[in-house]
Amino acid sequence: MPANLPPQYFEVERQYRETKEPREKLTYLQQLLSIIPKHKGTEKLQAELKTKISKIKTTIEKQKKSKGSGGAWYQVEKQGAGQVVLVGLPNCGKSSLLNVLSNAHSEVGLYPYTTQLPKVGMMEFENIKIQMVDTPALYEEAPAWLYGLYRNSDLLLIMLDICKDPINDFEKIRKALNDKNIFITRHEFGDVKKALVVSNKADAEFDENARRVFVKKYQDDFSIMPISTTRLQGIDILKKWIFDRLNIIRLYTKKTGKPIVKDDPVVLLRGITVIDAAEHIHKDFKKNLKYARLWNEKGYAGQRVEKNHVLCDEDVIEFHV
Ligand SMILES: Nc1nc2c(ncn2[C@@H]2O[C@H](COP(=O)(O)OP(=O)(O)OP(=O)(O)O)[C@@H](O)[C@H]2O)c(=O)[nH]1
Ligand SMILES: [Mg+2]
Repeated sequence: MPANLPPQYFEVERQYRETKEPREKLTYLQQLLSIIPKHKGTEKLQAELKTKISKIKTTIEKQKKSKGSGGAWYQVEKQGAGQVVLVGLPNCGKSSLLNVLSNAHSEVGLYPYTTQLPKVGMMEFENIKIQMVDTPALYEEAPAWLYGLYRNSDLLLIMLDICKDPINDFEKIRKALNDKNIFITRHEFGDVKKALVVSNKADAEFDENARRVFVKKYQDDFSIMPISTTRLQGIDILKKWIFDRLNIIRLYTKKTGKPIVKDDPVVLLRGITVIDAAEHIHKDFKKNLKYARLWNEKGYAGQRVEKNHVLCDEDVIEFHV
């Protein structure tokens, strides 16, 4: 029986292969196990993953014994519709941004290196919640777990202080990431991490010419958004950008004969087809799906759609099994 693994599986598998750090490997293996559809065709693969997980746990235990504590390791379990991790040099405003985007209270300081551990907040975007992760500043000897957080994210938010030297700071961040095999662009292809760039402190005094040169240099490869966390400039647009860049859609399921209710969407990856969405929602749906009807703002008002029809954000679907 074919395994029919979702594209996300191969992405995580690639990350698993790329890292040498056992604790990161463990995170990826656990993710792989949660991603694979649970059916007969994947039983062998599930067993292999479980064996690998137990081996890597033994390795970690051995490391701990030989190195004392083995060094602290921090990871953030994913929650909500996607995980966005903030990346930036000291004092650029990461914690301030987390606080304005979410319900979190991360310490903000006048001095660099205020944040020492990851801090999580949930950002509301319309009717879904997106997980935002504030991180310690990136510096030359940053711990491996910080890169682990970056790698594991669904989207990186690269944050710059526009009052400083944005080109120099951006290149510093990019080099640190590249040195750890994390490559960023706005484009979707290849082995890249999705990233948005925000230039913070737009309210303060900065060199307008330097800003212009910076934007011109990077605008083809990155979406760059000026913001101010203190004046709340650009924050609502940023939320929309984050949602768009996560590449997710919200799908509402409707019961036959019942009205459309758009309050509790299922969040799926963009590009998903009717049949794959059916499987995601209920294993048996895939096997038994006869047809589906669709409603949306683009002109569908209950028409039947093919199983390979690609779904869009805010579609309403009625599965007939
Ligand atoms: N003018 C201005 N100052 C800001 C803005 N956002 C943050 N700051 C200030 O910048 C300083 C650093 O802010 P933090 O949010 O602690 O920065 P951080 O990136 O979390 O810093 P570390 O945790 O040390 O890496 C504080 O004094 C903030 O008040 C902004 O939009 N405009
Ligand atoms: Mg901070």
